[in-house]
Amino acid sequence: METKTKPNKPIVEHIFTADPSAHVFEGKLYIYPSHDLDHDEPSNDNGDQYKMEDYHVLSMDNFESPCVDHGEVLHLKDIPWAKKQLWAPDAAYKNNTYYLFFPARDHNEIFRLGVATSENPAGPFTPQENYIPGSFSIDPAVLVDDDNKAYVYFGGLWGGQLEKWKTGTFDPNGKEPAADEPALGPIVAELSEDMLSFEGKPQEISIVDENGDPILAGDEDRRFFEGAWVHKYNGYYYLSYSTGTTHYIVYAMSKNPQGPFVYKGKILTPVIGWTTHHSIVQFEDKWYLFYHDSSLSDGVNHKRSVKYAELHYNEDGTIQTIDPYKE
Ligand code: FUB
Repeated sequence: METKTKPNKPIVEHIFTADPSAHVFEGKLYIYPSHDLDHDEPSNDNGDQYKMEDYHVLSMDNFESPCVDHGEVLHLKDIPWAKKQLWAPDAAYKNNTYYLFFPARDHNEIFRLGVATSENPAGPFTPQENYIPGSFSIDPAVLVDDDNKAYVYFGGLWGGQLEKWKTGTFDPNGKEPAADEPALGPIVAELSEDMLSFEGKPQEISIVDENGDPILAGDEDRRFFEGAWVHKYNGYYYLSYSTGTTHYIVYAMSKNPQGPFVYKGKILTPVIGWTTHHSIVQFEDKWYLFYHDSSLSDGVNHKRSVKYAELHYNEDGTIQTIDPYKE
């Protein structure tokens, strides 16, 4: 029997899901997650345990409904340029088309970003032959702004290889900046009108503190690690992301979609499991945080489940911190 979803509980339990990108399309909530494989191989800092091979799309009519799994909508074997590891995806709608953006390692084991298209938000999605020229690293998140310009935000450290692109080309020995140097920011690129390529060169986003000073690489409670997401509320752009090693979802605000962004605070306290990854969406008159944890697998980092919680703003536009395990 189908049962409705509940806040802070897995929205599906028949498969492991992670990295949820939630959107309202055609009046319903669609969730584009990673599909974690149920295997028991060892983990490492390169993220080899995250060996996902396909994507499923999930949807809910509303928060009173069960969550529907629309099945496999794209498989690695159908993406000519990709070798392995279909990590955190996102979806966008423009030009009467649904676009699925996703990272994967190419045949040289370098992470790139790909696009696949569909007429239906639930897929199936048809991939482009090649990755987006000039793309690199992981975790694409797309904002289609009110003026119809579209931006893709991306990047992630360690397994996500962002530090290997510091010089502008891939350096397999590239390292994170020293603790007292500015941290690496996420990357933003404006998308072409057809959403299939970058308009101009991708730019690093600057994240600064209240004094305008850059957040430093050693400031692991606040520096960018992976999983960027950008949403708009009351005329501000909110850039939220995972701090990786300290396991927070935090956010920064700007009047400009390309920054600089001013760090503001924490959105989500650490969850069960190493990774934390989220999206923020308005549905009807409320706002929601979609996130994942590893509670369903008793803490196995690569067997995660998507959950959601209601998100609240303060009057000044700041966001209240969510502790998902607090009753
Ligand atoms: O799911 C694989 C990777 O783990 C994602 O791309 C990261 O954001 C982290 O959640």
